[in-house]
Amino acid sequence: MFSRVLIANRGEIALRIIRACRDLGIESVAVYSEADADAPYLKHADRSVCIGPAPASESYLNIPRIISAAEVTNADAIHPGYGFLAENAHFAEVCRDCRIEFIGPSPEAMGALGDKISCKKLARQAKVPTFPGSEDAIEEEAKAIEVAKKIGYPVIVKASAGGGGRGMRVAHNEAALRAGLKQARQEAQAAFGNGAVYIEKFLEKARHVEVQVIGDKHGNAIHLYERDCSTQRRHQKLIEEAPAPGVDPKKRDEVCKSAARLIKNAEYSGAATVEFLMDEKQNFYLLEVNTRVQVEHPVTEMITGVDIVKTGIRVAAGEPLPYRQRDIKIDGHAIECRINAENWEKGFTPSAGRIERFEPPGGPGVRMDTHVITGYRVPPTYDSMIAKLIVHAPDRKQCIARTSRALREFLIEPIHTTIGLHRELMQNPAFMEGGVDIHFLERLLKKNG
Ligand code: MV4
Repeated sequence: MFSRVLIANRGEIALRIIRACRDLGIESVAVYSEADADAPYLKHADRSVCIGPAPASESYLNIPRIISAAEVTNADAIHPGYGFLAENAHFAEVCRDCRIEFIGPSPEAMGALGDKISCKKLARQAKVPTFPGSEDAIEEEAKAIEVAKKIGYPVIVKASAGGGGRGMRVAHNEAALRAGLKQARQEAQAAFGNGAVYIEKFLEKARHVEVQVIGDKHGNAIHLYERDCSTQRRHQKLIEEAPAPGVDPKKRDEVCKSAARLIKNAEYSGAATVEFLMDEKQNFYLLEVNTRVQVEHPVTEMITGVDIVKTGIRVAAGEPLPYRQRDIKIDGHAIECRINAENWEKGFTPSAGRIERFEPPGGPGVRMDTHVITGYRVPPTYDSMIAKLIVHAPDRKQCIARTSRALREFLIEPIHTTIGLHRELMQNPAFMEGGVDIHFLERLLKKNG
């Protein structure tokens, strides 16, 4: 096992990893930018090191500075968390060259699954359902038009690199396809330095169902069941829950086994998420694979009892997975509400500043993952997510009731947060019914002005 792990991240996930290290008896090294110098969670690490000024490019994204921090503190591994360098295969390679263990997949597995064209090829080989579409990157406009004729409109043009909805265009006819192809290629080139695009059939109404998986370095891979993350706005998830409501046991088994098969075939080690879209008949199609621990991992931890962060560290150190698939059982239901420092009633504008009162909820089934305490100043520089409320209960109905109760108790003043929106959502008939689609929240916000 590692003696000392450096955490190349900030905020709630840095604290989550510090806690996992403490649980494992591993020393932790936190890094921070000048904007986070007075962050209260830093004291929970065994050491902390300033790595540069506020802009992420000069701190949390700066590979030489992070590697230097690991070298001066004698860390034997780096945990990237999510965002920043977590899915940067070059960074994973630099870690390897410096003989520092990257807590996550090999650069090869990250590359093979992170590139969506290559990922889709692996999925087809593993008999994981994918959308019909082009098999390779589209070079010629004529090829796109030929494929679109075969699969039928609407189609979607997607960038092979990156993710989160950038470099995507929907086309309902040939003219829109020609334009979309150019735009998607340009956007992808600018955003990711890789202009490769592909096309596939576009599914209008769908749910976002994703499967938590974890592999080790001995060829074992298991799934930890699925989550529904359909309640999102502009590709930012607001609520995630596990298990996904309204998925039949047979379909659940199929989608979860598909995900585990894909990462097993890719010889993947570490935690990953295999994302799918599910249609009204519960047919599912691969979207992409996230080769990192995700924001929403706690809902899976609550229903399975598996500590995903701890397990990820153990497999990175070379230990075999401490679970077999048959050990993993679903216990009840869990919901996560992302609490962002944003004014959701005014277009989700960021709301930074000092938190004068922070009164988190508690009681049975309530978990808070946050680095915030009273007196914390939310810096304007980074992501606006400041806390995650995770609630566990025996079933979905009780989980919603308990989440409502926790949200009533939850007080953050004077900054704006998404707590009020979550209170409304827990009383929304469509949400309460279960199985809302990926356009539900945007439709609701539009309707309510
Ligand atoms: C799609 C799709 C419909 N059909 N692919 C959006 C982000 C990226 N992960 C993939 N995305 C989509 N791919 C096909 N073939 C609709 C979306 C999509 C979406 C997916 C998941 C969650 C929210 C979404 C919001 C809009 C579009």
